[in-house]
Amino acid sequence: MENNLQHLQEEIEARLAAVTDPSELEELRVAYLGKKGHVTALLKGMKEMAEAQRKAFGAEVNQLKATTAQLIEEKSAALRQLQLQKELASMPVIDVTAPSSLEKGSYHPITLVQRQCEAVFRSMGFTVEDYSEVVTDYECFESVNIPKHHPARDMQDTYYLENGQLLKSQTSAAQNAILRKYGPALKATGTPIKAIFPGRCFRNEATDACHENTFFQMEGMMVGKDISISNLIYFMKTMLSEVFQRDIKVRLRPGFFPFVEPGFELDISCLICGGEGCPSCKHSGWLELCPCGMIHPNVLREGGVDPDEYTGFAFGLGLTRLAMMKYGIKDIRDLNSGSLKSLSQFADDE
Ligand code: FA5
Repeated sequence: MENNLQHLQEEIEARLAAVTDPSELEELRVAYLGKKGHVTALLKGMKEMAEAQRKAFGAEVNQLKATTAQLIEEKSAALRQLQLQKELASMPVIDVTAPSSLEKGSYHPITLVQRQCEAVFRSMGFTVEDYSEVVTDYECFESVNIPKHHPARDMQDTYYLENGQLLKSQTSAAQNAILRKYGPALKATGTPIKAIFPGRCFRNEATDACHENTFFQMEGMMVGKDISISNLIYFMKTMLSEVFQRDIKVRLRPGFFPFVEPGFELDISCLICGGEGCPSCKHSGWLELCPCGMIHPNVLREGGVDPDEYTGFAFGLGLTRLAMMKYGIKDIRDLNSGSLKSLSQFADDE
């Protein structure tokens, strides 16, 4: 009897050694271990045996069954490994150190200028926040003191989704969220809120050399105890001199925005025409770059910050216009043109 099992074991091993693919292996498994397989048949046949013989034989057949199952599992792993090696060998070899035949890409001028601004503000302790492009009417307008039907809405028509949401017309849409995010720390520890949030903005308006329907702004906010206009002017001047690496002529004039009081327009002398007047600055010699002001008490209150205890400033820098001034780009529409001929000129800046 023992010899028969020994013989069967050798037969299984020999057949296993000849198996070259998973389907053959499965056939072999069924032939020996399946319901009607050889090994299963041996176990079934034990019913006819005498008690003492059945015990010893049963133990041996079970041993054979376990060994066969293990050998099949090992063969299966070996076949998988072989298959993997074949697939790897048939793949094209990529030399990651070989010089590329493709032209080197470059950062978009707006990305370059955004990164420069972020670095300057980070060095002054500001966090850089990200915000959605699709927002609610509340985020874009109501939370920043522009109620429904307020005439200030006329200055910023945008694109509306069927569900009532809109493409944000100003980065000020994130002000409320920032106040709610950092307000608790301000109250608990007195740590001032210092955040910038760059983002794409959309306006449904006619385009010209200095207006696009899709452009970038970078909002900034600082809120804490005794924050004043002097702080605002300091941060604006530092940012401009770092970005331009030279003195820039700026002017501050009163401006109205429902979310600041008092509000200002910060203009820079047009660097395209040197202040003489050109289409890029609507022939005024000055370019509106960064409206700003002290945050209106209603906005602070809506964001959960007590305006009797804290004050703050906010600004909305026109990043796209900053890129135009920095790189001498005469027409804002070139920036969204996708023309690599124009845009790749700034590749070496980073
Ligand atoms: C605003 O959007 C205010 N949210 C800015 C603000 C923030 C004021 C915080 C006070 C406190 P305004 O609509 O002026 O303001 O836009 C701000 C800047 O974005 C402009 O000075 C300009 O540089 C840029 N900008 C506005 N419209 C366009 C446009 N169509 N194309 C290109 N740049 C634009």
